[in-house]
Amino acid sequence: MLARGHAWGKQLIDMVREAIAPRRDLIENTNGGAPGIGSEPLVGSVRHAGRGLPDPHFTERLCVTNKARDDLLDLSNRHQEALSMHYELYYWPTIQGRGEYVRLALEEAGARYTDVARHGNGMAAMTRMMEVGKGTPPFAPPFLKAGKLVIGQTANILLYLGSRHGLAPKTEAGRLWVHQLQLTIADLVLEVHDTHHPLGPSLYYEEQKAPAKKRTDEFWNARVPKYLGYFEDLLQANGGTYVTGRRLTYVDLSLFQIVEGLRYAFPKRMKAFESEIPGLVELRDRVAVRPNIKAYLASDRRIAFNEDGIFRRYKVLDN
Ligand SMILES: N[C@@H](CCC(=O)N[C@@H](CS)C(=O)NCC(=O)O)C(=O)O
Repeated sequence: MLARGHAWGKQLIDMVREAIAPRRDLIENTNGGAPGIGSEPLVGSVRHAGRGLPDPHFTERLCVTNKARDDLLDLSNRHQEALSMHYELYYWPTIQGRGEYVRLALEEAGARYTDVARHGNGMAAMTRMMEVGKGTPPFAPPFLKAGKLVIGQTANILLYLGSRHGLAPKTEAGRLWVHQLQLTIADLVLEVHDTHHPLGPSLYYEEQKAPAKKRTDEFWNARVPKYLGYFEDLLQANGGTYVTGRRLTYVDLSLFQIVEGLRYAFPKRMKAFESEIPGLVELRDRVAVRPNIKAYLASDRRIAFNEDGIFRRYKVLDN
């Protein structure tokens, strides 16, 4: 599966150019040449324009500017590298499952990737990658191959992709925050799975129907209100557009998938519950019309929900 490239990279590079433009004038005045992106640090080599004497205050201010510039350059370099990367996603070929959180991020980013197990000998390749021998073999899919890196655990993959594709905040505190939110979503996903497999994944659903019903009742009475109430409150507290504010992060994409999944698996229960989470419903709609996501949802890269995935529709569990 190959997704398209996108215009984000260019936008970011333009942003970097704009951010360093005023400094470039000063450098030209004193150093006699404008360094290109990624050149030597400026502090220490720049003198106060026009007089040729060092100005400590100016140098200090420039130091701060340089830090911002270096951050932007670093981001820009990583972004450019990310755009030229061709990822390999390893996940079960017939379900959305946990792989879907990664697919949504790759698609929104316009990243180039192959959904390996959906092609030719991809399943065998996936199994080989998990063999313990050398390297960093993952315990279970999904995992992502990015150059030489092999990254497992959904939230870990998103942590990696988020900072490279502008789907996470730039600060460390911000990145940790969205990672924390994604780990909370991972907890929720496991609880969704346990509604139909409360006794464990090695038994068929048919072998655990009665406990599944009990677990599902508990899930809807206590857990859904607690998890979704938490995300609804965060959304409202941050202005209602996206969970961390005005910019989309991979957490918003995952929440889109949660709302979609709950609607699929539990249409009756979800219909009755949705008035409690108006912000999340709007967020779902906002994500669904983002151009890359819209195109993805309409494509054959989006696998339909089914009863082998995490979100399963069993009528008896929806009453
Ligand atoms: N915590 C992991 C869970 C990974 C996981 O449970 N993967 C499932 C498919 S969604 C699997 O294939 N598990 C195999 C196993 O647990 O034996 C994540 O979020 O990625």
